[in-house]
Order: sequence, then structure tokens, then C-alpha cells
Amino acid sequence: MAKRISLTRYLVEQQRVDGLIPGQLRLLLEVVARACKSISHAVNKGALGGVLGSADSENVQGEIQKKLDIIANEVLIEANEWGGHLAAMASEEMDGIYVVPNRYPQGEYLLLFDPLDGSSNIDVNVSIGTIFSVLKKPEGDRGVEAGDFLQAGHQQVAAGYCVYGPQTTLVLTVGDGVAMFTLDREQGSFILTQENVRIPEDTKEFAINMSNMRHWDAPIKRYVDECLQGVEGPRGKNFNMRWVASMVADVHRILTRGGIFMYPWDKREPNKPGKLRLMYEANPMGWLVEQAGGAATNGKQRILDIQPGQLHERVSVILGSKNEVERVTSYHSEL
Ligand code: AHM
Ligand code: MG
Repeated sequence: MAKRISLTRYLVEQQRVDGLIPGQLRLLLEVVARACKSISHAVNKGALGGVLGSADSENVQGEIQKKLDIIANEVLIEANEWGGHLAAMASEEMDGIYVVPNRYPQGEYLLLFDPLDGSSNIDVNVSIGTIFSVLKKPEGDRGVEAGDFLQAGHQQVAAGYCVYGPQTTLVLTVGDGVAMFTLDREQGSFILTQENVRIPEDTKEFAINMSNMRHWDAPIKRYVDECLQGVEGPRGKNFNMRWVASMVADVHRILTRGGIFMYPWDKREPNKPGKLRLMYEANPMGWLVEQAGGAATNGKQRILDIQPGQLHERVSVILGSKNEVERVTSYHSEL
């Protein structure tokens, strides 16, 4: 029988062999995985668990919260606050940071998450997920503060997501490639199902919300228009299009078979750099994609090099197969 490697064993071996995962970080990743398992159960129950529908509240971004957004946020906080591995957490669903209460020991890491990405898909039974990013708390004896989170994406020490789809899959990087773990529901554990994930450099598949076309900037219009022209156009090949409207699911497809994902700045809200959030959506996804040989930019610069100015900062996102991302980025510099 093929050897089954659990997430726990994978992390222990990474810790032992490469020294990439210090003890506290290993605990943190195990706790996040446990929380994802619990969220997965809640998602699976759906209407039977009374978890569908809106919660009659808004988050800091002015978006209506779904019951599951709030449940997932609480699950992640409750799972992570007592273990002694974290100093503080930040979430799409909380205005400010959540400092680990005094009654628990404080650890050296900072955890950021989008507890339930793809909220518009919750009630229609389409894949959704949890995205997370881990940073180190800056050195020093003073207490943790919101400014400590404002680190560029290349300073992440771990990042990943868990997609709740036909299977529940946890995808992880600690800076040594990308590994995927599938939840074995009978055993209750995540089992390694793919290592050294690689994104093909070329692709014939793009993902963008086409209904926003009239609001896009010229470089995005040009790129998509060239794809749509197919074999008769300058690209000389036909393109396929997919848009799940859950970044986790779209990125998971790209990590699995390649493609390019774009959520660019557009004229609907010209003062915002984009829809997606830098620190707990674009940074972790950008790092995963880079670790799998892909690229991630905002059209002008590498996502991971952007210095955040605010916790809930938004960003334009172009990520996936390297040659396509470079093409879109080059169209921006030709302006
Ligand atoms: P959310 O975090 O509130 O769920 O929003 C983020 C989601 C992404 O998962 C997805 O790529 C995008 O919003 C879809 O947006 P749209 O509905 O505009 O196509
Ligand atoms: Mg999201």
C-alpha cells in the first residue's frame, strides 16, 4: 500500500530535515488546519446546520456578512488564541487586529486570514475557502500593534488556503515549494496528495469577471481582446475562460492545470486600487503561485514587493502562468 503522509508527519519531517518549520510555526499550521476542518464540516452541513444566509451585519469594507463568514472567523480565532504561538490575528471580517488575550501566552507569529473567501458562493453550493498568511512579529519587548502587520508579502513565513469543494484540500507553502493535502473525512486528517506543485508557464485559459469589461483599463482590454480573437488573432491560439468567483477555487485550478487570474483595477471605484485585499488574499496567493513557478503582479510591480500602508488595503491582481502574467504586465508598461 502506498505510504500515507499526514499533514502532521509532513510538518515534522520538514522541521527535521530542512529546519524550515520552527516548533511554534508547526503548531500554528496544525491549528489552522484543524480550524479549516471544522469550517469544512460547517460548510458541508449547509442548510441542515442553519448556517446559510446573511448575518444582518457589515464588515469594515461595507460588505454584508454571511453567517458562515462570521462562524469561520470565530472558529479561526478560538482555535488559535490559546496555543501560545501567536501574538495577534487580523481578518477580513474584523476592523482592527485581535491581540491574543492576556490570559494566554503570546507567541512570535502574526496570522492574517480571509476566513471564508467567495462569500457570494456560500448559499449556491459552489466552492469556497479559507486563505491565510503568516508573518513574524517584529523583534522587541513592546506589545503588538496594527503597524506590525504592515509587512511586504515577501516577508511571509507561511501561506496557504483550504478550498471547500467536492473535496476539501489544504494547500501550503513555507517557502520550499507548494504541497497539497486532501481531507480524509473517515480518518479526520489531511493527507499529502501532491508535492512540488508546478504551474505550466504557458496557458490557454484565463479567468476574469467579463461583466466588468467596459470598466477596465486599456492593457487588460487589450490582453483579453487578443485572447478572444483566438487562432485568427495575434495570439494564434484559442483560449478558454473560467470564472468561479471564489479566488480560492480559481487559484486552485491554476495551481492544478495552469491559467491566468485577473481582478484588475477598474473604473467602477477609481479611488480603490482593486477589489481584492493585499494582505490576506493577494499576498498568500501570490506567494503560493510564485512557489509553484508562476508569477503575481499588480500590472506594474510584483505583488510580494508592495509595502502595505493599511491592514485592509486593496490591490489589483494578475497571477498565474508566468509567460501570460509577464505579457499582461508588459502591456501596462507600454502605455
Ligand atoms: P470575498 O472575500 O468577500 O468573498 O470577495 C472576494 C471574492 C474572490 O474570491 C473572487 O475572486 C471575487 O471576490 C469575485 O468577485 P466578483 O463577484 O466581483 O466577480
Ligand atoms: Mg475573500
